[in-house]
Amino acid sequence: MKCRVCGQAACISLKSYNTALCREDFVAFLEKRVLTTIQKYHLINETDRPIVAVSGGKDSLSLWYIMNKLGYPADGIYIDLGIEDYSSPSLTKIRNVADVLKRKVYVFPFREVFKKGIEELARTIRRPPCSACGTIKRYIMNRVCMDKGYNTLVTGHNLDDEAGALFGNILYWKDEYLWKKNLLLEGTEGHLSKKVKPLFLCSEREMAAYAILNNIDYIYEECPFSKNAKSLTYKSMLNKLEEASPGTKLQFIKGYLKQVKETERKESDFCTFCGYPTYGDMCNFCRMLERFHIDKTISFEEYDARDLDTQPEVMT
Ligand code: Q46
Ligand code: ZN
Repeated sequence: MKCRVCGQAACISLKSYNTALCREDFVAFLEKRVLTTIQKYHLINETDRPIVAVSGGKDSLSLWYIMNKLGYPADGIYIDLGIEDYSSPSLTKIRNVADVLKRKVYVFPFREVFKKGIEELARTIRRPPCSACGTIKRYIMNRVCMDKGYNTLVTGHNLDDEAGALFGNILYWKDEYLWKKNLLLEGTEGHLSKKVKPLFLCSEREMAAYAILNNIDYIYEECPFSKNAKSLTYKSMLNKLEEASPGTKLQFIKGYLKQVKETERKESDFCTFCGYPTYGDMCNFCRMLERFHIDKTISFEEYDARDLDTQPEVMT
């Protein structure tokens, strides 16, 4: 198998593009794909201050690395859920990448604030852990943006994530969620940050290969609560389709991008305590804090990178 660009030995075959590439050309191909996505869909402008939501996994860490390499300097934000054998190794890997990139990471110490883990909290408020976690993560990430002066939250959702979610939403015709799957969600000045997904057209396999080829040390384990997620079933069904007909996922998502028209956000009020968009007077997060008698002044731990010699080259 030879690299289609240089003719040297290829290290990865990309069936959906009917091609194979060597290490160097694959890295350049993937970075270009991210850059083109950012530029074509106007995800990040020159005046924006982006911050990447990092989990310690291959997608978010590689994205963080690529953005800084492409000349979009970005700090990171991590929600430390305090999950045994998962959260703290993830944080270690995030700090290692922060050191290489010389960027800052904001850490929200969930257990310290709520005095309980996500499972116990979810039980108390009678919601599934992932639903409670989703509300908290969305809120905290937005809060960091608002409090620390970032206006663009960048997430590492990849092609497989998006195709799986879209598949599920179409299957049950959850049309109220369909617009949320777009790769750019506009914000509201002073209340809500813009959200963008530059890996929308990059597959899980490509991201894993990119991380490995760039020595980005990421956490292989998934969050233990993700095990029974329906999205995994959708992803595995799409993988079967992809195997039978390479390029299916990419076509599915590209077709969606042509169709989707962003609808108006439904929330029109703002929380009287924190300003977060909501229905009614108080947002779900502030309600949760009140219920647990937690002070509404949220603070974050800030990790400043160690001054190491290594840094990814900035593309010119
Ligand atoms: S929602 Fe659920 Fe994730 Fe939160 S509890 Fe883990 S699996 S981290 S993307
Ligand atoms: Zn609020």
